Amino acid sequence: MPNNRIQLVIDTDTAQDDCIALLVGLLDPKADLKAVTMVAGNVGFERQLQNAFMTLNVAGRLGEVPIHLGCQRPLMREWVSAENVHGDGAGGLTMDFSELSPELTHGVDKLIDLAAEDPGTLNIVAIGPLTNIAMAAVKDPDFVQNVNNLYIMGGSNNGRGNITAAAEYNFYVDPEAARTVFEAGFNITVIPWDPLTLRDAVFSREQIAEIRDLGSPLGEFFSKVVSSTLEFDESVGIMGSTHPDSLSVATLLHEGLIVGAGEYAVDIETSSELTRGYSAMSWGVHGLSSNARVIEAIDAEGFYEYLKTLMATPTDPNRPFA
Ligand SMILES: [Ca+2]
Repeated sequence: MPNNRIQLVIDTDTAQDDCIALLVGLLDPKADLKAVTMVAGNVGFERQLQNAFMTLNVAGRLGEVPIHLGCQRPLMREWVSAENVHGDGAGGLTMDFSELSPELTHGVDKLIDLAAEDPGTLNIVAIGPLTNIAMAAVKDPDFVQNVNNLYIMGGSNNGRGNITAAAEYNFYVDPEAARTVFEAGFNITVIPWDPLTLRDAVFSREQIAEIRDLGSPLGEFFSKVVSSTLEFDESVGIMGSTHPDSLSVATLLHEGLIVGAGEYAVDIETSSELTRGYSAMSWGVHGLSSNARVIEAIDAEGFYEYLKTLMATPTDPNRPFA
């Protein structure tokens, strides 16, 4: 079927900004969100599923976008949660989840099938550990070529980690998966934690209040979901909520938000304990071939205004939430 919108799947460990990323995929008129696939990450799997349902609900899209469960642990490691940071991942919000269930097809198979349906048109935005993407690439030799663009939130571009000094959480949790994905030959764009997110995608308490005061169900949902990590963020010197996941979907849909990017050779540390999950991003002077475009700067004000405008969209939540 002809379709001028950007077809995408969001692969997520749904907590906090993952929810906002789903909202971008659900609300932006340029986006055709085909499915949500879930991967082991931030909070318990059942909780992540509930957070995804609550997000579809506030957009009034419950039952319209399928949710597929994917890999429930990393390839080779024990699962490491980020519950100390995220709590339940939804700021204490809840709703009636009765009669809601995920699709029967496994997330990895759904990714493979959607990419094969119309080769070269499906975009994937991966905002959790890369387990599902690695599994799909291993399972189906055509998967890499069938995917148009793979946007990855993860790593730091010669900057600080967040779960350790060296590593950002998504790559730390499943470093073997991350390494597999960067070696596979995808057309990759990376949205790193530091310096990009920490400089260009942090919303202050005042900005969050502005979105809350829009008075829309989305504004209320947004402010509750992102506010719950503020105290943790401030305790580690980050003065606001961080939005790398929603930025990843936003930059796929709006290339104009990107004001700086470079070609890099990206590889992930898998053998060291000290630097497990570290992303070595080589900027072109070490004789290595580029395997990814890394975003270096965005229009920070434009990104905030974009999300604020989206959160003002009138929606009709399918079920009450509080
Ligand atoms: Ca995430």
